[in-house]
Amino acid sequence: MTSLFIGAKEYFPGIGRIGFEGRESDNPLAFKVYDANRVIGGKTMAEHLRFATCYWHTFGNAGHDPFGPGTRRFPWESGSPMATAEAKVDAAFEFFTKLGTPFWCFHDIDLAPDAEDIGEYERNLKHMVGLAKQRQDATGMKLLWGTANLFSHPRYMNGAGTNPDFAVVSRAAIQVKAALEATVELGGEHYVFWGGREGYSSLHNTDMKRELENFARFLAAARDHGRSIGLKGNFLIEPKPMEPMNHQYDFDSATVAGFLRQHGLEKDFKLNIEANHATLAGHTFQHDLQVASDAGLLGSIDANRGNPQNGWDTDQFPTDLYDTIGAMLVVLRQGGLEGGLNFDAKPRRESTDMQDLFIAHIGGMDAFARGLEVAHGLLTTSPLEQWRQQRYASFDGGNGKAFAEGRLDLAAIADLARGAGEPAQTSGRQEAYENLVNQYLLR
Ligand code: XLS
Ligand code: CA
Ligand code: CA
Repeated sequence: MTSLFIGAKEYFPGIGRIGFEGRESDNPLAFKVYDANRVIGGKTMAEHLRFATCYWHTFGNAGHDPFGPGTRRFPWESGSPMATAEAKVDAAFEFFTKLGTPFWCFHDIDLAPDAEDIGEYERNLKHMVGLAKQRQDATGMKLLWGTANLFSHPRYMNGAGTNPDFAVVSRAAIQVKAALEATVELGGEHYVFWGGREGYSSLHNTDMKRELENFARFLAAARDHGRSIGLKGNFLIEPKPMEPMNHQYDFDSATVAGFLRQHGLEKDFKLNIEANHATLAGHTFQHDLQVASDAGLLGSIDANRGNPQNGWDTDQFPTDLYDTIGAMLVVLRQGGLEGGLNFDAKPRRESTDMQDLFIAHIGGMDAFARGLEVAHGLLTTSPLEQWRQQRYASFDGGNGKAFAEGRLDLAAIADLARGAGEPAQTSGRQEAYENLVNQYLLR
C-alpha cells in the first residue's frame, strides 16, 4: 500500500483512506452515498461533483470567533510562520489523499506566510508553491482555483481594487499578480475574486461610480496578465452582499452579471456562487445559482450553508438535501460545472477533534452525492421537466410563439385578447412539484 502521508509525520493518525460503505454503514468515517467511480448519466460521481477542500478554513481556522480564540489544536501550528506553513502543506495533502477530494483551493497567504516586505512575501509564496507542486505531483491532487487575500491586512480596510487611494490599488496588484502566477504554476484551473472589502460603509465619503470603474479596470488588467501567463480557465467573481462591509459591490448574481456586461468582462469572468452568500442576499442558494446559470455565467460553487436562525456568514458544511437537490438540478440542467464544489466551510467551534474535519467533509460530499442522484432521477425519469414545459406550452405555437419571437406589436398582442374571453384559470400545482421532489428523495 502506498503511504497516505507525506513527509516525516502523520498528522491524522488512526484515519485511513475514507471508503464507500453504503447506506447501511454506521461508520462515521465512511461515505454512505458518495461512490467516486459510480456512473450516473454517463459521468462518474467524481466527474459530476469535482469536490475541492479549502485550505483556509480546514487547515487555518482553528475555530476563533469575535468573542474568543480558536478551540482546535492544529498539530502543524508549531514553529515559526514558515515552519508552520511547511508542516501545514504536508498535513493538507495527507488530508486530501485520505478524504479523496480531487481538488483544493487556496489564498496566497493561507499557503505562505504574509510579509510587509514585498520581496519577502513573493519569496515565501514561491517557496511554498514549489512544495505544493511537489505534493501535487506525488498525490495526483489538482488545484481548482487560487485567489489573493485582499481583505485581512489593515491596508485594505477601504478596499483593494476599489480603494480611493491608488497606492493601495497598486499594492493589491502585487498580490493578485503573485497569486495568479502561483495558480498557473500549480496548474490551477480557475482564479477567484471575492470582493471582501470592495464596498462601502457610507455614501457620504464614497464615489461609488468611480470605485466601480476602477474595479473593472483592475479586473481587466488581472485578466490580461492571467491570459498572458497561460491561465485557460475562468476568472470567477464570488458575490456576497455584506460582511465585512456594510454594502459590498458584488451583491448577488444579478448585480455581478450586470456589472460584467457593463464593462465587457463577461467572456472571461464567470461566477462562483456560495450558498451562504446567496442566503445573506435574501435569496435561496438555488435562486442565485439559477440566475447565474441563466446568464451563462455559472462557473463554480462554494458549497456550504448558513444558519436560518441568524443573519451572518456561518459557513457551515452543507447537509440540507433540499439545498443540494436544488443546486444539482441547476448544475445538471446546464450540463455540468467547469469549476467544482469547493467546501468553503468550517466545522463548528465546538467540534474540536481532528476527525471532525473528515466527518464534516464526508457529510457534505454525501449530501451533494444524494442531491446528484435525486436531481438526476427527477430530470430523467420523473414528469418534472414535462410538467414545467407544459406550463409554458402556450408560447410553443400559434400566437404565443409569434409573441415570443417578437413578431407582434403591443396593439396586435392586445387585439388577440378581444373576444377571447377571460383566460382559463391554470393551477401552478406547487404542492405537486414539492411532493415529486420528496417522492424521489425518499426512493
Ligand atoms: C468569504 C469568502 C472567501 C472566498 C475566497 O466570505 O467566502 O472565503 O471564497 O476569498
Ligand atoms: Ca462565506
Ligand atoms: Ca467563499
